[in-house]
Amino acid sequence: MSPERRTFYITTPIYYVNDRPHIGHSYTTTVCDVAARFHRFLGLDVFFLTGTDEHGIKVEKSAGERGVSPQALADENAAEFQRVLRMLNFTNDDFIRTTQRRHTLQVERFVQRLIAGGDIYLGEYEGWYDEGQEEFVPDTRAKDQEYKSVVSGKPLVRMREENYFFRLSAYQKRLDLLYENQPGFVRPEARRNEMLGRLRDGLADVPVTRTSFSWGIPVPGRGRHVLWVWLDALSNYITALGLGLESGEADLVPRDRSRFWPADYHVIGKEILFFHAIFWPAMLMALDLPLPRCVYAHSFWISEGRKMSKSLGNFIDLPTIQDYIDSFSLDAFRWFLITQGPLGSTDTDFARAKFIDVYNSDLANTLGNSISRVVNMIGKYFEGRAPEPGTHTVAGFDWPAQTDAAVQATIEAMSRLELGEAMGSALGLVRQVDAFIDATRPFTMAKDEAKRVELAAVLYQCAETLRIASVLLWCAMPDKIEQAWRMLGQNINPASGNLRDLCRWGGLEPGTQVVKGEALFPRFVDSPDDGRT
Ligand code: ME8
Repeated sequence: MSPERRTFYITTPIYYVNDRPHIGHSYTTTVCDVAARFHRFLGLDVFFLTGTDEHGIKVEKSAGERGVSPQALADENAAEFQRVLRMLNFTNDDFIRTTQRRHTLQVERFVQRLIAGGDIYLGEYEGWYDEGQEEFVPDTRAKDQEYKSVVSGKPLVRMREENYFFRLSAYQKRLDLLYENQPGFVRPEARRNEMLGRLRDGLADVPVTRTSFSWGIPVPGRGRHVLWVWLDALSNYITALGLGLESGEADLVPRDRSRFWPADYHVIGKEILFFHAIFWPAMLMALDLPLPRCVYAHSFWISEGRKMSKSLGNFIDLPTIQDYIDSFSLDAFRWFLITQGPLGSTDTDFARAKFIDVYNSDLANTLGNSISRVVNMIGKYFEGRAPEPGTHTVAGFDWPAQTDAAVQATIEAMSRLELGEAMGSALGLVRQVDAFIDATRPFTMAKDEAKRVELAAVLYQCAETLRIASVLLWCAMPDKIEQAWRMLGQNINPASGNLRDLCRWGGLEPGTQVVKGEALFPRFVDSPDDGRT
């Protein structure tokens, strides 16, 4: 592998271990997994990171309620998160836990550097605190929120502490400039505007240590002070790459990982944007490190039209996810998440009826049906061997140009992380194949021996277009597409990073044996009496 391959570093938030994995975590991780798979297939040098956020008052409290130590709770739930990653077939390159020595050691160093540089200083704070968010809330905002958390609805608590502060105010100008010069730093646009609003309000220094609880990284040499969980957690993006290690510590993190910094994408939910889009870049500036290229803050899944909450009992939790996977397949679940999910600026409803619609229309009636139709016709008319392309073309269908345009559009949308758009271009090719079959009627042509060469050309064009579409779709539905490749007689290895070559028109060898297989996506008919509609 050549050292100059372009790197692509994508991260999920690290998830709190006081919660069980649910649709939200699965969603963000799926987005990152699809992007990581696609860019590896494209030949980029990819690093995809996820993990767990294990310190802080929330974890300490949950552990207390359960009568276990915070570390025991963290161990148990980190293991659960890792089990779910395997269940969902994610290809993360590492899993970082903030209680790991490799992480805490580097965070201590970063803090020492920040103290030495005057970016962290001792002061006193009194104000409103959102415990669920681990965030101090300025008085004016606390009042607007009626002294309740905007996220959990729970009352804010009054806190008075001697704290170390991060000198965020000192970075106001540089942050203003960052937003001006790098308009894509925060996406989508609506979220960027929110952050511009926060910048216009003016930035106050942020307390970054606590003395009211002990489950955190101790501030080196500063008594009872433990680090505020956000400073600790955000650092995961660079500790996993070993950016705070010194020579001789290479056993903690493989040395050559530093090449991945800066990150291409921090993918997060919109509720944690301020930390990523204002606090984190300021902290990196203070550490003299390059800034991530984009913080992408997606919106939220809601459930059957209502906000998900434990009290409503409408959480799309693991058993519910497992149900969908059992009924529709994991790849159908991934497809629904990435093509229908809230990557944009509005929340999206996770509704069973919509899931079934998308499944039937995109997967059963389009992708699955098109592949089996074409494979069946080649089976019937050409003894299962891909026919000769010949030179025959059909007016209105310029396949080399159409496929090329879809390939470019997919690559381009993927680079912007617009997954729905990217997959739309790829699936669009399959829809064009259906239109082509309707226009040319190969089953009628087959009755006329004089049209044999024409029929061969038409079916070649169908199979070749489906082959190219399948290469583009693999990142979203790896298992199903590998099944499709077996049907189309393709022996493709995405790890070889040759997506562009594979997408060149004419790659399908005439004579390739195609094989009928089981339906990729059997049509789903909801039974009215299963009580779930
Ligand atoms: O905030 N829809 O962790 P967390 C979509 N540890 N995505 C959702 C969602 C929903 N309804 N609910 C949650 C934390 N998410 C911190 C992060 S990062 C340095 C520290 C996803 O366990 C979304 O990505 O509360 C959100 O940002 C994340 O889960 C929050 O996970």
